[in-house]
Amino acid sequence: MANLARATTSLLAAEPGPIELDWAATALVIIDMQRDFLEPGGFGETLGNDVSQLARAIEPCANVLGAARNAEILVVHTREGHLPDLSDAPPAKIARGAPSRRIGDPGPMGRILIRGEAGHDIVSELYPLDSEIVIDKPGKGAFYATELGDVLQKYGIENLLVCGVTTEVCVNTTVREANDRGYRCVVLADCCASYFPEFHEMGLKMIKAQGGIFGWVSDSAAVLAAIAPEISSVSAVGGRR
Ligand code: C5J
Repeated sequence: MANLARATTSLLAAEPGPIELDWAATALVIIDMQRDFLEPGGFGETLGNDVSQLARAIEPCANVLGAARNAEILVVHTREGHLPDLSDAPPAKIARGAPSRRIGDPGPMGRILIRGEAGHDIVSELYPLDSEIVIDKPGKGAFYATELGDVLQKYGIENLLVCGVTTEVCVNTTVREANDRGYRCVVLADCCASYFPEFHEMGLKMIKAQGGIFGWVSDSAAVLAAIAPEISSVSAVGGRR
């Protein structure tokens, strides 16, 4: 895996203001676009959520993924989940609430939120290529108990384009972790989604408020125009791992 992005910079339209990005120092980070969150029978639905709320993020996310692949921008996918013996799952996380099935229980897509199960996998539209980085994370933030920091440092990454679900949980947690580590984060609004549309809106507002206290908010159209103005519409061609 090499970071071969063209060594060009672009001014990306964003809020609270445009941001200059060096594509060679920018990674696309796609957070937890897993069947467990997006499809019926997974972790999200066990918590009582309407999982159809997340589907709207798939197509814009696929468009950005396709453009990033064409431009050879570093792509990182994350997956939330736990080891089969649950040794990395805090008892407080397993015991919380009154879900219809708990983490580790059998479900229609295998054991809920367990690595290696069908539900833990990434949705087919955004499936990682063999050459792309996949970070397995036990928590909400993608830096906690993972190798993500080392990977980004290895590739000289300074900026993150962040997509995924859910806006106010794993996307926001990861952006806050990244911000504290010195990364400039741009969250792509239409490439993120929440089970609660109002939390999505507020999650984005929290990032860009106060002059961009945690980062910037942009969208897929702005990224496509900035990466490859000559190709305004591209779609991802995912490979099966
Ligand atoms: C949640 C996530 N919502 N990926 N996880 O539990 O946002």
